[in-house]
Amino acid sequence: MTTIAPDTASLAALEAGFEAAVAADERIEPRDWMPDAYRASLVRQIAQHAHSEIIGMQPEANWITRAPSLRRKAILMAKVQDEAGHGLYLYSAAETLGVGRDELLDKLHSGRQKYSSIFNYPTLTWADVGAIGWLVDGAAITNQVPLCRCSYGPYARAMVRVCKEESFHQRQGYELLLALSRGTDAQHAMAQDAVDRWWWPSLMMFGPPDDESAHSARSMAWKIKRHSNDELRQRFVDICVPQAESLGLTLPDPDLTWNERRGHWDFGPIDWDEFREVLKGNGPCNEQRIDQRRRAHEDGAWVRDAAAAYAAKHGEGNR
Ligand code: BYC
Repeated sequence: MTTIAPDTASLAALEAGFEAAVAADERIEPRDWMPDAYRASLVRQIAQHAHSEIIGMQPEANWITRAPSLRRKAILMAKVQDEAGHGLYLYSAAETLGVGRDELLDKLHSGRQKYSSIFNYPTLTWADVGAIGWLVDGAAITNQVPLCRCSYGPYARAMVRVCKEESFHQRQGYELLLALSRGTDAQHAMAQDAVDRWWWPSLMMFGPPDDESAHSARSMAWKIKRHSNDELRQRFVDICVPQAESLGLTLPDPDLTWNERRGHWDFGPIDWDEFREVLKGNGPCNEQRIDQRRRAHEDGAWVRDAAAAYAAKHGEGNR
């Protein structure tokens, strides 16, 4: 395909049209003109999001064979399958921006694209499945509900379905933790230990503080993001405090205090050095997660080959 570069006057008109559409809260669709930087920023965020969904299958899948009952196993399997589905919606959304899935997976496997820091922590006990559902999926919903109003149509539409499924995930986590919290002393202690380990990494999911967030200002002006990292993190803390109380569990932060003036819960300092280390590849499970992902990709090569051979045999022309 050959593209003709627009002259300066028509480029200015295209830019003005794009800015007007964003200002009017209209959706930008794949065939619409968009600035290169908008496209690149979307590819970056959507790819990172897609990678997080499929890497996120690993910590929970670790417990499928050890789920304590058939009911719990069926629920967990359904949830892990949902995460794979979310990855597919998101890779498809990224493809509408002109990047191939192979290229994105290659960047994940070679460490050139990120996935969420949260999935570099281990799932040590069964209660971690509950803590992930309650906290990690809870944080994901808080972050993703506003993305349903993202200016880029295919991403926003994918988010609507993802959020519906995430809310089931969050509830199953809450219900699992509630059962443990109301169980024996040992079960209660296991639930508390899981919450102690997952609380701070969940707060890091929202990204660096606003004054260190490289992309927020631009992404918010383009209405890719609707709220800043710190705003969403605060919203999440405010939701979790009363839920922890109902669960009969404590959040591991002695500084949590209701601030009457702000109308929000104050919380203690986040260990941003730990966050940076995890992003650099030095978290507890970074190496294991990427190794397993690469292996899964290699093991799946025959499925991709078979699908390609089938498509070639029953191509468009034969239908
Ligand atoms: N982990 O300028 P900033 C799920 C990076 S899946 C790793 O604030 P932005 C689930 C950031 O990419 C949850 N990296 O960036 C799945 C940037 O690096 P680059 C995933 C992070 O984009 C299975 C740099 O730090 N959710 O819920 O404005 C089972 C500077 O950051 C993180 C999404 O992906 C992090 N936590 O804001 C259960 C949601 N935070 O790209 C659950 C969509 C920041 O310059 N994404 N970085 O190399 C977003 O909303 C935004 O991209 C973020 C970051 C809020 C994450």
